[in-house]
Amino acid sequence: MLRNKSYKVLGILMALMLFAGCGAAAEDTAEPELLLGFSQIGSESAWRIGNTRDIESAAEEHGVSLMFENANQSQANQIDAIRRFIAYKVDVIAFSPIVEDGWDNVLMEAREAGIPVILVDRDIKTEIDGLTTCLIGADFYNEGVMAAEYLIRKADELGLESVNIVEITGTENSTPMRQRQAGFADTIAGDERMHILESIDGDFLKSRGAECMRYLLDTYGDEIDVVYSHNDEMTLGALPEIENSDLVPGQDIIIISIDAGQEAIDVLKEGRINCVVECTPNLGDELMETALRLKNGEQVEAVIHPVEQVFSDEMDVDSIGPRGY
Ligand code: GYE
Repeated sequence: MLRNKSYKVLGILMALMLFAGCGAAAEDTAEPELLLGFSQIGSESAWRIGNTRDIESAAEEHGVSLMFENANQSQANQIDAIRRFIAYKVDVIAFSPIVEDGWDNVLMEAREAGIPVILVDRDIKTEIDGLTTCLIGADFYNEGVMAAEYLIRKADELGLESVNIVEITGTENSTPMRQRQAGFADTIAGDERMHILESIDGDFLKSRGAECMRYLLDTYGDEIDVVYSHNDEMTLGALPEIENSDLVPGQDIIIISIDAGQEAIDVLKEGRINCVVECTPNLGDELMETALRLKNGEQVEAVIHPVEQVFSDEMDVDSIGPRGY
């Protein structure tokens, strides 16, 4: 889908007409023209929808023409979109890779076409140097660490001697899944009280979160002390299943989630979630500024992480403001 472009071209034509004859003044005030192709993963979560909204509005604010493509959770669709961006000769390509593997061929095509590529949100695995210029996204490993640190504090506070954890993970082989799992596992590793009963793939989807939780309750019943879920959607899917088993989330089972979208924060305020680690979807400004720098041939930082925080029942939850996603 092509967005903004016709308006942008019209705007530039009008600006040229207005400034014709004004000499240097026209050059000083004209915005740089930049066509950015962006391939989004899909619309699987409030996070993703907020991320799309933020990128679209940042493009408008920065005067960037955005070719936006939604891949509906398919890597093949993302590869096709990147090929279309190359054929269209966009100035810069950006994409959020659904999984880490399988990008080498299409990214070599982008490199041959001389189009710089920005990774947004998630990372890729490759043996080939220089296929992408930089990554703008959260430090998912640290999110896992913050989730585990909360749990250790909570276990101390409750005086727990043994803590049985079930983990509902995000899309297999995606960066947030791998790193949220690793950061959490590494942090609890030194604490003998902590046991992971099972990690199960919930694909970042609410429906899968419910299915996984049903299976976990059938298998482990009231042995479960903690649910660590890699995103809010899966958490929100899991909660009714816990309640249907006559258990009280937030009390009988400690619930830890990641993203901190509005709906999860509301549930935290109700006491049915204990901790939500923030993952901000607001990467649009950074993306536009980086793309403009690349267009101008400037150097950019290899990794740009936003600063993130933890919301939990350790704080005055009523003071948490609107989240915007
Ligand atoms: O946590 C989840 C989304 O990659 C950070 O993807 C993102 C994750 C986010 O679907 O809700």
